[in-house]
Amino acid sequence: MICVISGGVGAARFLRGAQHAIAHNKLVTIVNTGDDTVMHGLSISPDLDTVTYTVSESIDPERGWGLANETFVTMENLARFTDVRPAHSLAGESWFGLGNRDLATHFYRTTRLAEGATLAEVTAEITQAFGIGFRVVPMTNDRVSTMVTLVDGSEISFQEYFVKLRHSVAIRSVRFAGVAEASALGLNDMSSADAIIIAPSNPIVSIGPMRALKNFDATLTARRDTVVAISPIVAGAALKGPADRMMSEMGHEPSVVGVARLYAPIASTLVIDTADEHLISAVEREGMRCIATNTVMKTAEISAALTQTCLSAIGVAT
Ligand code: FO1
Repeated sequence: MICVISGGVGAARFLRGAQHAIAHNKLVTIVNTGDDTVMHGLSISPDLDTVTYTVSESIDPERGWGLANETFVTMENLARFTDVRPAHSLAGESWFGLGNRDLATHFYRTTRLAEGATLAEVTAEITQAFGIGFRVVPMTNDRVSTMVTLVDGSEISFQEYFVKLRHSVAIRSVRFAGVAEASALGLNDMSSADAIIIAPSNPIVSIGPMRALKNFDATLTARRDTVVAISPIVAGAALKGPADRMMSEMGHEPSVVGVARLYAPIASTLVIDTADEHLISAVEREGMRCIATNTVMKTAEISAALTQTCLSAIGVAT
């Protein structure tokens, strides 16, 4: 069994190829739910949906989230209420773009949760409906909400930071509300896996919430020799999103060496892009083995090759 620890877009792109390099009954992914939010009364799980939509080739390729051939007619019609809405009201907010096709997923998830289904059960139903052949497991069934404190001391939700403010503001810290009470799912998968791959996701707000779950880090540390991480930072920058800026704003070096310092306790090997191969020895000085290869996943074939590189790095055949 190969267990992939996933956040959003980067992890989804990796899984799109990994699913061709690993037999479906030997692949499971544990996905971040710290981005989850409730909008217009709907339960929304962005990283679960980005993984589901990308792996099933339903994703909108430009945005990297939501569905292809999408329309936002319902969002546009909310503008009718802008002038009548009371100042404090959240009704009719449209800064978080919910496409009309995407709404069907949120309708389904919201009703199933209201009926008492767990997020893991609903995710299994949704991924099956999208024809995904391997297990997609939320990091927990409990509510964990990533909160971001800005440099001015104000605290906002992750989606307000990422979407409403377009992550264009400096942050001071993040916290994961509810994580202390939450029960991690997937620990058994991680304990019994032949290999664990940490996908190229934001170490702070995509992998961070999972690591904050009770026993999550300890489980990885106990299996450290079988854990391979892929750097989401290439040549000092994130390929998409604010991972580099968030790292430096939180006092970490936004480079493969900074990533190694974050991951050294839980992973024995760091896979970096060839653009950073001059930093291999610097990464190894942080106590990790280091391999350079093409990690810019423009195609599913590159993701599949990257999967093979990760697995052969720890001597695991697919
Ligand atoms: N990201 C945006 O940048 N703008 C949006 O309007 C937006 C809407 C949205 C709706 C549903 C969904 O599942 C994801 C959505 N995302 C949007 C992405 C979301 O913010 C993710 O949390 C990020 O991609 C980080 O993983």
